[in-house]
Amino acid sequence: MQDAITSVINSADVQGKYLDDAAMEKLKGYFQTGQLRVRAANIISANAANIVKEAVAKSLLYSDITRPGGNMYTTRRYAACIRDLDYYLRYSTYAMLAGDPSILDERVLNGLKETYNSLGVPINATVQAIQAMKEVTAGLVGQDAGKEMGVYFDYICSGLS
Ligand SMILES: CCC1=C(C)/C(=C/C2=NC(=C\c3[nH]c(/C=C4\NC(=O)[C@H](C)[C@H]4CC)c(C)c3CCC(=O)O)/C(CCC(=O)O)=C2C)NC1=O
Repeated sequence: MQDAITSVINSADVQGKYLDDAAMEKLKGYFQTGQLRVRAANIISANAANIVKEAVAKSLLYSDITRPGGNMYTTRRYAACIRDLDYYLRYSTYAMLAGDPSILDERVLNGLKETYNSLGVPINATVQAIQAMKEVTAGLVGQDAGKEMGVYFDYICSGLS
């Protein structure tokens, strides 16, 4: 896993140089948004179950997916879907704190699309649910932090697509 600091330092180290202006700017931006990130992570962790619940209500509930024949039908599959959304929320929060998406590649997206395809988990509906979490989260943490979180929700969606 990388974060905004290690990624800037690693690329300077590869060239055997001190940080250049662009690297300094990147770090400055990261440090300036530090409080915003920590505050957002606090709000999200205190409201995680509700964020998932609201996102499901907005995107999946009462659709064909929750009826017989749908991939969320049966309690077991419904619970698996909720659990997956909770993973996406928690790992997006980690990535937002780190200011870097590498944790998503390593722990979430690796092999996920293949797993979903082999189990018949619908990717479109999953992307819709993640987009709904993005909206609900932004409503709670505010526009600036919501935009930061949005980067990582979108990263998961494009990794699935
Ligand atoms: C931390 C990283 C991590 C991720 C991301 C993860 C995902 C993940 N989701 C799975 C299943 C599943 N995922 C879903 C999800 C959904 N079905 C829908 O219709 C909805 C659109 C959607 C929810 C948004 C469902 C229903 C299953 C069970 C499918 C089945 O067994 O038939 C499985 C197969 C094994 C299992 O059932 O537990 C994995 C590995 N596991 C992990 O360890």
